[in-house]
Amino acid sequence: MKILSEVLGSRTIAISGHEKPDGDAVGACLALAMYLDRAMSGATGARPRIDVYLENFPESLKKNIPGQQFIRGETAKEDIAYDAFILLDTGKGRLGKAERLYDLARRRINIDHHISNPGDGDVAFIDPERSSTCELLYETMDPSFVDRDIAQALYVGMVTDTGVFRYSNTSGRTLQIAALLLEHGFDFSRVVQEVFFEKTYVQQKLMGRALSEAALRLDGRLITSVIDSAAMKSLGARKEDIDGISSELILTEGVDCAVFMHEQSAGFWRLSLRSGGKVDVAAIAQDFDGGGHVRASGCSYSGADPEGMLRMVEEKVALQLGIV
Ligand SMILES: [Mn+2]
Repeated sequence: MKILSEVLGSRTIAISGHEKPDGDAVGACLALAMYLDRAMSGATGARPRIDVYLENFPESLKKNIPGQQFIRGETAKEDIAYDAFILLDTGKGRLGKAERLYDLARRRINIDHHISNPGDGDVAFIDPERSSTCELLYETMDPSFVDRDIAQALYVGMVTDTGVFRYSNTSGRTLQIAALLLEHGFDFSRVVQEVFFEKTYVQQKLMGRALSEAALRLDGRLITSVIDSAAMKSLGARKEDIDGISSELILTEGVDCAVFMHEQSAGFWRLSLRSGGKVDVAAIAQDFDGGGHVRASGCSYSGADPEGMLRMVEEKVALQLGIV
């Protein structure tokens, strides 16, 4: 698919991604807006109207993804029938408030790499083998219209979804495209640091606390850590500051499963579970009315006995690992 020929002649174009947009969704939407603006005014001399609809997204992405001048908020106040609506990094199901505009559009185009996407729209370009929507989107572009800002936006998406080219979804083609993007000369080192690795002071203190409180169970195959609301408060930590803690715990040598438990409000606890591959933590979370993926999941606990809850989780981990 070449995205330019799909929208040729469109005077009005809307672009959107999923709710709670991540680096791949924001990067893809803004890269595409900049690309179409450039390529279509170059090809026809007439600039189309391009509106991007996205929910609010984290500061680290705001600092590092160009093209935000195209964002018009979460949705339009009035009913607009766009000539084309391009939906990225999701199917219709997670589109959020812009779904009304999607339904009104004359032509709907869907580009995504999620295996769960049934292929929504009049034209769908879905490839679950791809690391990211940004990688797939690059394949639909004419490289001569890709400039430095577009390259940087696409790179942020690829970095986000591959964990900086570490996850198994990284292919040879992923690295080839990344190499082509780097040639545009943006400060990739700073971008990666700010988008992926940088933490606030509070996040660092919380991570330190969680690591120093960590305990091994099941002969070192399960690692757990608990932080109560008093500790959260004394650090000035909010619930978004706990991101990344269970992923750090699972990196411990010999550990097959990690559980990080924190108290969000008095007596209400959230558990974040990670697996190294041998344990299905989605199944464990489901037993406690939670959910997620095989290697990353979450559930809640209400009560005054977090240790009792951890022992129940421990039993389920032991069962899966065949430890009696
Ligand atoms: Mn993605």
